[in-house]
Amino acid sequence: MMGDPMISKGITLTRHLLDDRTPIEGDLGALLIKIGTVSKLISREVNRAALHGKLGYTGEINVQGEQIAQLDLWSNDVLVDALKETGLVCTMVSEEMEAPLHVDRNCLPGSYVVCFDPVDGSSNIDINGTVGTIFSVRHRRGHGREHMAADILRKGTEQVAAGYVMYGPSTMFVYAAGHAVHGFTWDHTLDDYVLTHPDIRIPRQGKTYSVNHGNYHRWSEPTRRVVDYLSTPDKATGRPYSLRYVGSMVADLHRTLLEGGLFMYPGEAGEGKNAKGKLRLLYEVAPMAYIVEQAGGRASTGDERILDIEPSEYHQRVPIIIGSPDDVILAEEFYQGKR
Ligand code: AHM
Ligand code: MG
Repeated sequence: MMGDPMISKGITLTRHLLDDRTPIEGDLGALLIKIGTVSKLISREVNRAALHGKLGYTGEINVQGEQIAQLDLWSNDVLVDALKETGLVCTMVSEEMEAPLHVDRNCLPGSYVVCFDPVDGSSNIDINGTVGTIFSVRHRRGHGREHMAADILRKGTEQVAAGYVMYGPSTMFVYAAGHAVHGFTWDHTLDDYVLTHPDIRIPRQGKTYSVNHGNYHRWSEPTRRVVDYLSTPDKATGRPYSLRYVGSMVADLHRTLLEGGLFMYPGEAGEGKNAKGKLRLLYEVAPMAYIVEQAGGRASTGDERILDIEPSEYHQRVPIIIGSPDDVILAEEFYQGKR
């Protein structure tokens, strides 16, 4: 892309967010700039984890019953400290913290609630695979600690911004704040993110599906039928789709956003503990649904729009089908008994 006018203009994340022409409310820009800065620290640490003894697990188990990687904890602490420091974040919810964190001194009018997953896809860390950070921003509504639950447990439609950082061959910062989805690539020589993917639009239909196929025999009948359909050859409808699965939602969704197709983490059949799948609504599913919808895509559980779900718990899980609108609509037809 040498000579691309957008890149040669060198619009950095900071310049973009502070530009009067970018439709973003005042303090939100400052908050996103801070998250961008922290993500550079996380990127550096992910990059040299093997050299600095930061691979592997801490031996502790988090609230989800999952092993905590050293980098999960480190990144969580760095993000928490940085968000506190902004003076703008009143409440935080993290995959790595059992209870939300309330910062009394920051709870001024106009402050924010931020939900995040510091290192998403952490099982990829030890194999030098792609991981990411996901974040979701809402306005604080109430005053004081007693309003914390009401502030946090709100529909995805109430997000004012969401984004992810992908620590891949390049580190990318992608965000949406109500109008469009923009992607920035970290330029090491400038030590800054540069706008490389302005106004990302997801294709109406794709050629890939992304799901942990190893769970096939645990899925409900509609999920198995969606996957059977997509993998059955039929020239007229562009099938079979190819299967792509990194096991890091950020990486799998980033590809889906750029090239189209479908990402799913469905629930298992029955009433067991995995009936709602694996991914958490507040800091994984809702932010990704917000981004993908703003890029022209669609996100649902199969039965309802993700952004309309009223959360009831901080670490609630929900099934997700997300991606190109035509592909998601097709999958929904299986769940709704239309196919
Ligand atoms: P994590 O946040 O603990 O890493 O878990 C979330 C990740 C997602 O990034 C990914 O889509 C999924 O877990 C993969 O799970 P599985 O190994 O069951 O396919
Ligand atoms: Mg995660």
